[in-house]
Amino acid sequence: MATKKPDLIPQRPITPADTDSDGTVVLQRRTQKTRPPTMYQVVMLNDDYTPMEFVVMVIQEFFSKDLEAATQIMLKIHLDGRGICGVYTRDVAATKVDQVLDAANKAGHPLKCVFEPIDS
Ligand code: TYC
Repeated sequence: MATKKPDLIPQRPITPADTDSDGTVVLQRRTQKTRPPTMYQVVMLNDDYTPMEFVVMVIQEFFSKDLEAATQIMLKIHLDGRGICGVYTRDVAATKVDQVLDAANKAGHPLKCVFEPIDS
């Protein structure tokens, strides 16, 4: 059976700077090669026709909010024109948008929802 290579392969020869006072070799620093994924916010948009109760129900169902939190988000959207329902990785955010638009279409409401990268 093939033996697995050790995970830590020295990137350069070990020098005295890599050792403790007693000569123990300490782990070498490496440049970070991965970064956290870009996160996306799912934004729901206001319109004049979708019933408030439907929006609250959708926010509860697809964004796992309780009645009070969902109502607050719905009211914010109603008053400001848009509001953030949740923050996710790209694929999850896209799926949430699909779910919301699908539910709205099936119910005959013009509710709109988009996802956008969080600016940081
Ligand atoms: N403005 C809608 C109304 O008065 C309610 C509403 C809230 C619609 C939020 C969409 O994303 C929305 N019935």
